[in-house]
Amino acid sequence: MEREIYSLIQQYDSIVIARHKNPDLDAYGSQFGLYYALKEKYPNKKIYAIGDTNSQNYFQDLDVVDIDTKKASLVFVLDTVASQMLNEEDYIHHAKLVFVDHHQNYLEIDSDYYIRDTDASSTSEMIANLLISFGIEITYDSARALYMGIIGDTGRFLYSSTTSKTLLTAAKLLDANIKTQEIHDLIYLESFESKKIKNIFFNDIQFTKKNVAYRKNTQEFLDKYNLDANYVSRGLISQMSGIKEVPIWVNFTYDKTDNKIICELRSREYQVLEIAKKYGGGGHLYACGCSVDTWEETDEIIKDLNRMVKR
Ligand SMILES: [Mn+2]
Repeated sequence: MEREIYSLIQQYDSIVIARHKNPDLDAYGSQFGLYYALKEKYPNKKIYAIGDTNSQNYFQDLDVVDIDTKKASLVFVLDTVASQMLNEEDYIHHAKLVFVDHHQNYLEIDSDYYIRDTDASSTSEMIANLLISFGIEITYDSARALYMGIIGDTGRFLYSSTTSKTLLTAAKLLDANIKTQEIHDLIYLESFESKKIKNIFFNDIQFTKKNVAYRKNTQEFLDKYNLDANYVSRGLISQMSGIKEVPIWVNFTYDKTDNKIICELRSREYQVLEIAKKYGGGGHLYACGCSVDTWEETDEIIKDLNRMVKR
């Protein structure tokens, strides 16, 4: 399949590279990793990177491509095969359509090729190895993007998704002379203010008798420190993880946009998904969420979680 995709790349004068909505580092990394390598290798082809943008865009502005151009293009979609993660206009118009993804999902969109590797740490790792198999040089900009994608999805090589292949791939990227310290500073350095907020958040964690940790982030709290509900809910829950005594932790955050309380549930050993599901939510077995209408319901959730913990 790699050979066929390589001949499509050679054949088409216009190549569009898309990825999932609300991109994370791996979505951007795989997209721009492929984009920069193809631009360098084929200066006469039109190469486009399309999609929405957010604060994790360490690269450049995205392209806007008209429908006729898309219809004549080879279109890549990276880091997802789930239609709810995509804008239809990002993949519906194409001459040929290729998906590359490492998630467990199965393709629900008609396409010409689908490269699926659930053992890959990241789509960036897959793109790096595809480029190597094509014999297309991974330039400095490409290597930098792909490295960012890999560290994004592996938590800097910490998660169990990191394999020997991941490290070998990263080693090849380092050969392009990327500056890892510079990259880590760019992504992980925080302002003093941001560190301070994390401290305030951390200092006010509460515990049940069985050490279920919880936080109730009210509108007053968000207003006082000028914080966004999504940031507090998803961005700060990691402050509660990695505490030896705490088997389950849960973060409740009031969201005024829909007058609901967002609940984020986490555990190392207990399958908290069943509690999230009980309250109409979902996610992964050990990392999931739901939303409820009242603070009384959050107390019920705390009780349910507390009951899960064995003495
Ligand atoms: Mn990914």
